[in-house]
Amino acid sequence: MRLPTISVLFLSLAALSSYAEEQLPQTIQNRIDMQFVLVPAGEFLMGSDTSADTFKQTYPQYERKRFEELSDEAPVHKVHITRAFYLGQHEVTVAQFRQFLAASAYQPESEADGTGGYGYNADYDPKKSARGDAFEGRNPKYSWRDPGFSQGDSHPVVNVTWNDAIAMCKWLSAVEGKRYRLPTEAEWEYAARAGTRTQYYTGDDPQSLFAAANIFDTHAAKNWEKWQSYALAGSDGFAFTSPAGSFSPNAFGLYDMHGNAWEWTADWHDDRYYANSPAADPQGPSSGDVKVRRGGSWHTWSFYARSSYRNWNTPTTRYTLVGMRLLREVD
Ligand SMILES: [Ca+2]
Ligand SMILES: [Ca+2]
Repeated sequence: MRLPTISVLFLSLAALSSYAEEQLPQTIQNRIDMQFVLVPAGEFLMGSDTSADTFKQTYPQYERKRFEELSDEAPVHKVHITRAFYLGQHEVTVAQFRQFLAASAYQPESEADGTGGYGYNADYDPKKSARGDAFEGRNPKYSWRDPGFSQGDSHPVVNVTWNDAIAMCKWLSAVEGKRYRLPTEAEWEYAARAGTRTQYYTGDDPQSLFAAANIFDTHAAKNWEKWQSYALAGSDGFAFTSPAGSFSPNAFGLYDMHGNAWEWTADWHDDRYYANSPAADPQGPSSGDVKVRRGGSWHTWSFYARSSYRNWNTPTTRYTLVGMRLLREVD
């Protein structure tokens, strides 16, 4: 008997895996009303090689050096996501985080270490702070409970650390007998792009974000006059966070992948990682000092809400702009 050739074997495995995917529910809901959508396995081009000249045409009011500080987005490289996964359709909300705390007795780092978080204060003057932060903090009066502006239960929780996000994944995994975790950077970008190669899943034009995202618009810029020229011209209706799912989803059915709250990913950050990262299911560097967050926020200029843009903080950072979106592995 002749054994099948490697390519035939590969094809039949691929067919088997796509057959298995077809049998999975497209959406699921967990015990704290988080909705997840099935993101199929597949390949995509990760990263960006857009030139500074091209960026300058699209974002004429930005200083040119901003376009020359993006070496960590290059090179563009093909990535294979070998397994389907369920990704939260929305960022984790204030109500869902509250349910997690009530059921687990976990204490968020902003409260456990007594230093609090950051918050918006109309009277706060960045010039009087050592780092020139846009927000007041750290201060124990701010935490996930209060970022200094009003948030409803369906708004994305912010002022949560990477460690807080991991704690929530561990709790959900334990109580549901499933595997919850943060998406890797590759899974995040693959899910955000949803088949697109443009700067945003809405296209290359920053104005196209108005259909899909709550970002730094003229409404938000009223509170930070010195950055008005970077605001997207027009109003998305929200000066601070918006209820999760207020805008159009991408082709995978995911909401707020651009804007609203930055989303922690599993990966450590390294400027040079893309040059040598594995083609299949890259997991990020094995160690590092800072964790990557993705997608931009309600306070983020459109340029920094691009699908390929990477930013980072230490795992204990808590900030008014940073929240999370969880991934549940397929059984
Ligand atoms: Ca906005
Ligand atoms: Ca987001």
